[in-house]
Amino acid sequence: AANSTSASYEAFHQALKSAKHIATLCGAGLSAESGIPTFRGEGGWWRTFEATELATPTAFKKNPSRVWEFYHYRRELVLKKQPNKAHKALVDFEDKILSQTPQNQTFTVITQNVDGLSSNLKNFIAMHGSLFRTRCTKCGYIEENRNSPICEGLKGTENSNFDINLPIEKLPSCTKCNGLIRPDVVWFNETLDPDILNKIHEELNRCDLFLIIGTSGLVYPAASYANYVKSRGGKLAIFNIEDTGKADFKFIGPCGETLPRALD
Ligand code: BJW
Repeated sequence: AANSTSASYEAFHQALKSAKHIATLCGAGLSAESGIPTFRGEGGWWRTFEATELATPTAFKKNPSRVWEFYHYRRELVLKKQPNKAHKALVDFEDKILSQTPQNQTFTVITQNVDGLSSNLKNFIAMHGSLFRTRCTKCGYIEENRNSPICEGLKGTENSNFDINLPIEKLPSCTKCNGLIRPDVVWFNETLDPDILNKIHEELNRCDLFLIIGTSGLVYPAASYANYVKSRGGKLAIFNIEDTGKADFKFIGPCGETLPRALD
């Protein structure tokens, strides 16, 4: 694309060298090239529902079976997918930063993604939780859960029509108290974990180069981070297939192509 010339890569390489505290904000676009659908735009629908309509506490209260069908479908899909070139570029860059002597730069990946495809990084913050963690709605118990299927009732529903309407007893249940469990993700109108928010704020308060990768920038609080870093004098770099806003560096194109080159 016109604004991703070799000159802009060169200028970005200079900015990477002189930055002290580099951070990223990643979104669904980072995993798009692994074959995982994004939330908005083309493919951002789950059959007849907008994905974001199902990621709410109200939807879960009203129809836990439908919401579990959605999350079961996504868990099964993600279990078959691999990190792509953009995920790998982040890991390679982290390795590079960590192998420097003296260690005079930091690199932190903040991601909104719940797919775990960045979990081989050493320093990352998954601000919206994980598809592979569950939380009990009754006793609050949280645990890792990569079972496939997560329960018998949901087995084979990945390709069925929506609305299988399972009764609560057939939905995933707590290993401690048998209560109804839910995915340990952050839905709309829910607050983020305060410890995670603190960590993010610490990071944003020192960040001098912020990479915004594959996110539409529509969902708060993440949507406010770029302006915050900018207001403190930090530089912004956008990696997206669309032009999503103002930045010092813009790499328009699939991040599986732009990110490895930019971080090389
Ligand atoms: C590529 C690519 C390729 C494609 N290469 N790029 C202030 C103002 C107004 C509203 C609010 C506000 N503060 C809070 C709110 C309410 C709400 C909110 O933000 N609403 C907005 C819609 C306006 N926020 C909340 O409720 C948050 N809670 C909160 O703030 O609590 C306090 C509070 C509560 C109530 C009122 C006020 C304060 C919680 C938000 C939680 C979001 N949860 C979800 C679901 C997570 C679980 C799950 O996955 O199921 O998180 S929603 C969904 O959106 C998911 C994502 O992480 C998130 C962001 O989406 P993302 O990643 O940007 O994906 P897309 O699809 O939008 O974009 C993909 C991008 O990739 C596009 O740009 C493509 O072009 C690009 N792309 N292929 C590069 N190959």
